[in-house]
Amino acid sequence: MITLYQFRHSAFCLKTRMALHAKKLQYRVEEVTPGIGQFEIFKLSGQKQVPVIVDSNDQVINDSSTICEYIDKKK
Ligand SMILES: N[C@@H](CCC(=O)N[C@@H](CS)C(=O)NCC(=O)O)C(=O)O
Repeated sequence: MITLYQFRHSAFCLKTRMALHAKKLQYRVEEVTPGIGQFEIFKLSGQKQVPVIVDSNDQVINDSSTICEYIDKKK
C-alpha cells in the first residue's frame, strides 16, 4: 500500500492522486499540516515539500514528476 503525504488543495498533490487513480493503485492519504507537519516530511524525505509517497517497500519519493514516473513504472 502506498501512503501519500499531501496538502489537500495542492495542485502537485492532485497530479499525484490522478496518476495513482490512472494506474488504479490503492493508497492512503496522510494530510500534512502546513508548517509544523512539514517537520515529519523533512525527516521522511530530506526536504519539506509535498507530495511525498512512501511505498510498502519503504521507498520514499518526493517531487510530483518523479512520483508520477515511479507510479507509471509500477506494475
Ligand atoms: N516541484 C515540486 C513542487 C512541490 C511544491 O511546491 N509543494 C508545495 C505545495 S503546493 C509545498 O510543499 N510547499 C510548502 C513549502 O515549500 O514549504 C513537485 O512537483 O512536487
